[in-house]
Order: sequence, then C-alpha cells, then structure tokens
Amino acid sequence: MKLSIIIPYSHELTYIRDCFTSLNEQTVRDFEVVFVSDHAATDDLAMIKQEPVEFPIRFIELTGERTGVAAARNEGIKNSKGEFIMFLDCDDFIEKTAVEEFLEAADDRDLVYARRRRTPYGRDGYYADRERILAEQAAMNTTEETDPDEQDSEGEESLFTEYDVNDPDDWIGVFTKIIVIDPAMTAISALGIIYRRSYLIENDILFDESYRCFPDLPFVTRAMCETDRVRRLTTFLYMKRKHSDPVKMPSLAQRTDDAVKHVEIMRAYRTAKEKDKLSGTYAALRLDGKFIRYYVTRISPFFLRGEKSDIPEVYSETQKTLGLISDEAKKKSKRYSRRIVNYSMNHPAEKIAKKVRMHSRRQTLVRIMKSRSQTKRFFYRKFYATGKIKEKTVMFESFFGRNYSDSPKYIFEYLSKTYPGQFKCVWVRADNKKLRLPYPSKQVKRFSFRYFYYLGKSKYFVFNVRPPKYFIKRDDSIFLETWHGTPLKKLGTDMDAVFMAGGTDIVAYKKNFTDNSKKWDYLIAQNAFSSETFRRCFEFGGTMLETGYPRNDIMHAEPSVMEEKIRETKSALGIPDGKKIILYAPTWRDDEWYGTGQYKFTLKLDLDKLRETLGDEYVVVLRTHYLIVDALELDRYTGFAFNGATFDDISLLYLISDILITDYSSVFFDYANLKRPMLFFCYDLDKYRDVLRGFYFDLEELLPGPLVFTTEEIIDTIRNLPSVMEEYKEKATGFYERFNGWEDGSASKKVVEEVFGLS
Ligand code: C2G
Repeated sequence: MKLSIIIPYSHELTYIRDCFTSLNEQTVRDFEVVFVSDHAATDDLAMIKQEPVEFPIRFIELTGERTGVAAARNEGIKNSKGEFIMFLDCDDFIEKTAVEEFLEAADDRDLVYARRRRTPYGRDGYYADRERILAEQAAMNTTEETDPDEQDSEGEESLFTEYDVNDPDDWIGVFTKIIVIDPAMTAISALGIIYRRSYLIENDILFDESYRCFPDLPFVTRAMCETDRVRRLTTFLYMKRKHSDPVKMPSLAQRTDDAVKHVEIMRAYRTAKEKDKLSGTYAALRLDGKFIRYYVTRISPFFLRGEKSDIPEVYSETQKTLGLISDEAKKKSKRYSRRIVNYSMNHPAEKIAKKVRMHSRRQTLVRIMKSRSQTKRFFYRKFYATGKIKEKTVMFESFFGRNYSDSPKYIFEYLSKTYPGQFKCVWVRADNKKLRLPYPSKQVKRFSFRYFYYLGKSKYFVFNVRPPKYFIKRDDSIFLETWHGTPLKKLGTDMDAVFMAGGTDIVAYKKNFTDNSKKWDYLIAQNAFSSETFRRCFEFGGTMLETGYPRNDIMHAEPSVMEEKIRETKSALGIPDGKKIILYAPTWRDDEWYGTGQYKFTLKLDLDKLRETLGDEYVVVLRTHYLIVDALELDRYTGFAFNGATFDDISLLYLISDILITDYSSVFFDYANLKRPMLFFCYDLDKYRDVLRGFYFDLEELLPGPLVFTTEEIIDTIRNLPSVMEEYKEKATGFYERFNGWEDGSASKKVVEEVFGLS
C-alpha cells in the first residue's frame, strides 16, 4: 500500500460525497482511506458507510475523552499502513491526479508538498459540478481561485520577494511556500502534503492534542525540521472548502472564541521558532511577517475589545512571544505594526489598548476628513443617534427610496388616513425627484444630512429592505421590516453563494444579514412558509406579523376603489381602453451588474413576434425590477408596448393586467390574489437555479401556471389560455390557499394597530 489517506470526521455530512467522489476518480488507485470518527453521530456514520466507494476504507473511532482534529489525525497515523500518509479534511477534496502526482514525486522524499486552492464557496455537490461552475464563474469574472502566493493581500508580501524559491527540492523554498500559501496566519496547514509514514513514526512526529484549533503549525514545523528530503510540486492538488456559513456550518476556526485562538497561535508560533533549523532562514522571516500581522490586526485590538476576563491570559502569552520576532521582520513591517509590537513588549495590556484606540481613532479621523459620507456618518453616530428620540416620527423607505410603493406605502396611507395628524411621516427618496405622496409628509434624500438626522431621531421605521449596515438601533425605537416578497430564491443564511455586485464574500454577506435582522423588532410574513423561512434564514428573533402583505390589500378592496385605481393607472401609462393587458415583470440577475444596486437587463421577449401575433387583442406592459438601471427602448412599439419600469407601484400594474408573465420573481405570490393566468418565462432556468441562487421549491411542482422558454411558447399558451387555465385550475387553487390564505385586505390595519399600539 503506497498511501494512506486519513479523513477525520465529526459532523460535516453535506460534503462527504464530494470528498469520496474525488477519491473514486483518482487516476492511481494504490491507496487506502482511514476514516476516523471523532464522536460522530451514529446516523451520520451509517449514511457515510452507504456511500459508494471504490477504494479500501477502514472506519476507526476516537473513544473516551479524546476529541479534536489533532487526536483524530494521530489515531489515523497509528492505524495506517501506507508508505506515505496524507490528511484530507472531510469537507475538502483532491484533484483527480493528486495521488498519482504525489506518489510520482515522492521517490526517496520524506515530505512532498503541493499547492492548495480554495473552493469559491461551500456548495453541496460542488465537485461534481466543478467544471461547469468554474466555467460559469470565469465567464462572470468572479472566480476567487487566484493563487494566494501571488496575492499581495497582506500588503507586506511584496517586501519579502528577494528570496528565490524556485528550486523544487530546496528546503527553505518548500518551507516558505508552506508558510505563505495562504495569506492568513491561521491557515498554515498540514494539508496538501504527503509524509513518509516511517519518518513520522521514527521521529515521533505527531499532532499535539492539547491544541483545539491550530495544531498544524507545530506539526508541519517538526515534520519539516527533521529532514532535508523534501520536494515541492507546483500543481494545485488539494481543494480546501471555504465555509459559506459561519453560523450553521462553521469551520473549526470559525467555531472557537478569540482568546483560545490567540493563545494557540502564539504557542504554535513559539514552537516553530524554537527550531534551530528554521532560525534565521527566509521561511522564518516570512513566518515572523505573518505573525506581526496577526498580532497587529487580531491580538492587539483584543486588549481593547476582547472579553475582559480573557485579557490576562492573552497578555501573558504575548509577553512570552513578541520577543521572538526578528528585527529584520519588524524593519520590513509598516510603521504602526513595528511600533505597536515594540510598545507591547514593555507595556501593560491597558496601555496597549489605549494605543490601539488612539490608532483606530486616528484612522477614523483620516477617513472622516477624506470623505463626505464618512463625515455624515460621524454626525449620525455622535449627534443624531443620541439624545431625545422623536416619539411621533415615522421614517418610511421603499426599495431604497427609488419609488413610493410596496407595503410601506400602504401602511403609510392607512396610518395617515385613520390617524390624521397624529404622526410625522418622513419618506426617504433616492434622488432629487420628489415622491408623489397623497398625505402630508416630509421627504429626505437618502444619505443626506437630513436623512441621517431622521435615521438617528425617529421612533418608528417602516422599511421594506434592510437598513444600512451602520444603522444604530436605539433601545426605545421600533423597527418594522416589511420585507418585499415570499421567497422562491434562496435568501440570507440559506444561500450557498453570492454573485451580487459588491458582495462576493458569502461569509461576510451572511453575517451582515444576521447582524441587520437583530435590529428588526417586527417582520411581516405573507404566509406560513415565509414565516418559517424568514425565522431561519434571517435568524429573526423578533415579532413575526403573520398578517399577509399590506401591499396586497388593494387587491381585496371594494370594486369601486379598484376601478378607480385601474382608470388612474391606465391613464398614467397612456394605455387605451379595449385591449387586454399582458404584464411582463421579471426579476433581476445577480451576476449582471454595473455596480452595487445597479443591474443590467436584456429583454428576451420578442416584442415584434408578440405584436404580430397578439397585437390585435393585447398590449404589453414591461416592468423591470427596481434594481435594473438599463432603460427599456420601446420607441418602435408605440401603442403596443408600454413602459411600466418607472411606474411607482407594481400592485397597480397587477390590477390593470389580464395576464402576468414573470420568472423567479416573488411577484407571482402577490399576483395570485387576483386569480388570473400566470406564465413563467424561465429562459435561463438552469443557470439561475443551479448557479446563481437555488430555490426553495421545485418549480414544476409549485407553479400555478406553465413554464415557458421561448416567445413562441408564450404566444401558443396565450392563444390557448382557457384550456391552460383549466389544466392549472387545481394547482392554482392549492397555491392560493397555501400562500394567500391570510390576505383579505386588512393587513395594513393589523400591522398598524400592533406596531403603533393603536386600536
Ligand atoms: N418587483 C417589481 N418589479 C419587478 C420585479 C419585482 O416591482 N419586475 C417588486 C415586487 O414587489 C416584488 C419585489 O420587487 O415582490 C421583489 O422582487 P423579486 O423579483 O422577488 O426580487 P428580490 O428583490 O430579489 O426579492 O423574499 C423575496 C426576495 O427577497 C426576492
């Protein structure tokens, strides 16, 4: 047996298939797997044992108190039979040629290292779909698979380029690569390496089981320091999975609290520095550089913001550690880094904290002086979001102020009409264009000084999207998040990946989301499915208003009210009487953007064909999503195609239309209230579902109307509408009951009464 692959396992079942598939597909099969269960659930193990594997696998278990990745790997080493050993984390996988390439390079070596990559995100089934997803990502230009060696992400990397590490057998070169492969100090790893088993055993090189998070640095240092027979491969053979969900599926480092991490990192660093063989080498210099950065960005701020009771221990570790940093590394560091390291060596923790505070204040000040928006935020933090709150002031925002619409509009109208003069209403608008409001109210431009003033002073907030990240939720304020749709597309922490402009880091995206939702007191759910999903995917802990959407009240209004609205809307859009109306309202595409909040749109509907075939009987209203900035060019279709993109309120477009064509937009959950025909034009279904978002439902099962992929199919369906309606009758009824059962025209009333304490 040439190679034993040791896989420690505790709980990450989702990713096992990728891991095993990558082993099934190896081009050289001379390996075994030693699968070490670290107190895994019996059900998990039963499922894992049923996975189809085409390699010898032995299951062993850690028993008693022994736990953790270090113990599991040690147990694996003890139980393996291969000439070489490789560690493979159960959520990672290796390239098809990994075993072949490693073994070919091994020869008489004790250690062979190859490069690691990170998966772009933690999607289940990623390995199987890898080629396709990578191709899609390359096309989208959002791939994160750059070579970390070539990144200058530490800002200091470029200072360390004088050493040539090109010889694959050069010991320092190999060690340097192990140290720098990932920009983070915490990522120095024993993975992506094979070790000669007899060499480890004879030299008693094992993992130190007292480490909970970072046993790898001491291990690789020892494994490197007892031999000269090492080699480096330049190919990427090991795929490390980036965990996309720090909340539900955290990686080891995401799971443990800061103090433990800091203490371990310092211990590990010291252990590595003790090695004579490393001392004074270029690899040691790189390690020092990494540690300096870790100290400056993570440990020193801990003295200011960390858990008080943990500070003495962390401080005492720093005093044992900082002296080991070489002068050369300090010299090559940035000025502040050098200063804070030196200062920390002979000052108490409180003083270090003070220095860190001063530095961070100075940086804030520089930021404020440099940018007007920072100045406004500074005013917001310091002056507006403090002092007396304005008890009767309500701030409204719909779709970032881009229009007067959605549930905030209907809540505002109900409040203003039923309780005239009792509240001061302030509407946020996106630009200088005034919103047309039917009741007295103030308007503030988003991100103006006035906006920040009301963001700080208002008692009530009625928003249908998230408030800004830096929004300060005051204890005595009340935040009502109306949200803006029953989700079909995966949302918040349920998402696997983010392709949105300015948000490719899913971990940060999810954290921003859940930090934001902690500031919401109330959230509206359109139906039981939304209620349950929002609780989970927003991690919402406040009061769920299970009322249905205020924006849909209008669809249950008195016929005379509806008729009046229909007349007004048609006349505003210039639509003649006597024609039936098709509303086309698609959603946005996450990956097609110009910048944050500014998305592209390509019309896939063939308007010429539609006009030719249906023009006698129908007109079309085109309504792009509020995030779309591309203007519709409809000059050629005067009298047939009408531009509904800039019309404020889509609910009124629902009212005037006879048929809805949409795609993955939540609009159909609202339109269903009208019990009119719906078509789903999903020309990019595979990509949208499998790459961009992922859905909560199986579309074919869920949709109360036909899925269509071409304009011809749309025309055909519309021509045969009565029979299509008949075909979907039962489904439509079930859909309505499931998603619209709560909606009877009284949502605004219920919401206002509860949130404003009125009745
Ligand atoms: N909308 C609109 N015009 C469109 C599409 C949507 O006015 N052409 C409005 C509708 O009120 C819709 C809301 O924007 O309900 C949300 O649009 P979605 O297409 O569903 O997309 P998104 O903004 O991503 O919200 O939980 C719902 C999700 O968050 C989806």
